[in-house]
Amino acid sequence: MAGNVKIVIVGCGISGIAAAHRLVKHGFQNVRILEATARSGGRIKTGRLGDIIIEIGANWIHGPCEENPAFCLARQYGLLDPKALTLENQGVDVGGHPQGLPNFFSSSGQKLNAEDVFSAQEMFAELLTECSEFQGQKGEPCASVGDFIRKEAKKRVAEKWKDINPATRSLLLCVISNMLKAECCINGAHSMDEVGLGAYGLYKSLPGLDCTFPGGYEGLTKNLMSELPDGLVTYNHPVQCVHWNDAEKTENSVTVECENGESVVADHVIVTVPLGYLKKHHSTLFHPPLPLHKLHSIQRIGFGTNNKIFVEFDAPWWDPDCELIHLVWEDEDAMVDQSPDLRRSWIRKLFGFTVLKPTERYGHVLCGWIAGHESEYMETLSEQEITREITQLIRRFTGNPTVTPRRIFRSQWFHDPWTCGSYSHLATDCSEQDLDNMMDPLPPRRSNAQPLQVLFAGEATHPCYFSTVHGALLTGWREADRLISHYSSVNSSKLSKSKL
Ligand code: 6YU
Repeated sequence: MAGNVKIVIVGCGISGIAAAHRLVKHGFQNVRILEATARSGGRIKTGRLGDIIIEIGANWIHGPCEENPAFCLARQYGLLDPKALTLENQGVDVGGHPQGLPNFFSSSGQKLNAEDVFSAQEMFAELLTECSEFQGQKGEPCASVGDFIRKEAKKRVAEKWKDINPATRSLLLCVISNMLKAECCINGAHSMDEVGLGAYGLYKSLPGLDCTFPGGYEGLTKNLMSELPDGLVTYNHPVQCVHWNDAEKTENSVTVECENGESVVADHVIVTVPLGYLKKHHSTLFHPPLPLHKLHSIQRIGFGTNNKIFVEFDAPWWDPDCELIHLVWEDEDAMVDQSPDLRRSWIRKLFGFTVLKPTERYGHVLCGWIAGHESEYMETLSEQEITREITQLIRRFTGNPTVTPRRIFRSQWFHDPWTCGSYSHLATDCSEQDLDNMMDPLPPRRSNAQPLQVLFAGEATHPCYFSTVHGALLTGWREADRLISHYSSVNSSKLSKSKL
């Protein structure tokens, strides 16, 4: 029976690939992926800066351990460094945050003593842990994660650091401001004021020290793709509208209308387009329109921008063992994580850089991180303008007027028409129910229409690993399994009827 069932998957990111992979393995022979762009991988995108491999999209396997399917596949395909495979590495729990030896530079060109800023880092980590504890409790004390951190930090600083001199106290608050900007990158949010306090704890991190792919993240999608039949993906084939619930049709109840005018009929369609794309195009992408509960969840769940700016230097200006560089503005003790004037001060949102390691592989390359509307504005600037701003920034923070980048490359996820941002976060009005609504198939249960016409996968549909590659992968498998178990129950009921 599986051989006759027609399944169309919209989007060839990791979730679409994972769904196709599992369906094909279970004997479904009529599976087709329609992809808008000329490539597979979606937000897994490996590029080059000269000879150096860089990740334009996903960077790390977050929590590489046995429960992480992205890690298990990468290990199976031989894509990881030996260190990432050690049990020791898998056992470390970093709570989903970038680790590594930091260097802190201040806007007056001073390199700060790491021990001096440690207490601010510690307080910030403590506050984040407390934020996750509001999940499932009735009533939240503050409007958002940002609001909670700001209020609590002010209070605790006044109590705990009352005896230190005001300048040092102010600097510690500026460090917290820097951490808030880093948190915007991690969450894919414009400001932590947009991230919900009650829902913050819904995200689950896995143990394991985050690792990268020496040959590029795309090794993962390419290996999976190599196990799919040739011709399963049609590239440069944007889907314009999914017509579902067509009362006149008894078979192949869904029609997928493509931008080039082609219509593809199917029994089931798995939609894996990013939430950013859904927010913008839901009204034209579905006919009839989505039910209100689903639409409201699409609108409520946040989808923000996090971009990277890779910068190459002839020589390092950071310590040899440094893995993470923080840029602390000394006039930000109000802990504001958004710029009032994008044109003049967008660069302030760049919280710092990760150092690409090992040096023998990458040379002296840094990856700058910038989230939010400032990041979206950055996308509109020319590379020369960005290079000029980055050069000024680094000269100011190092106090060295001669530091000069050799070349740069920046990502532009907001202006990517098929993504419209970077990844999802749970915004202030969100609850667990929104994530459930995201993954709910159409037509809704209780309807008499043919079931499972449209299914939904993609990172923003995972209940606790949203915003990650492993989350996206699991949602592809989840929707494939939904169809596999649907047909195994149809088969067994046919079998038992024939026995009667
Ligand atoms: C991770 C990481 N990482 C950095 C940056 C980005 C992301 N992520 P896809 O978009 O891949 O596929 C959809 C396809 O659909 C696509 O090919 C489209 O072209 C196509 N399409 C669209 N419209 C269409 C149409 N009409 N017709 C046909 N086709 C259409 N994840 O694990 N590690 O280091 C990062 C990072 C800059 C942009 C990331 C990371 C997110 C992943 O990349 C992403 O989730 C998956 O690739 C999505 O796959 P997909 O299949 O769903 O969609 C406490 C707490 C806080 C909570 N957050 C903590 C986690 C932090 C998240 N990680 C972030 C960090 C980085 C750095």
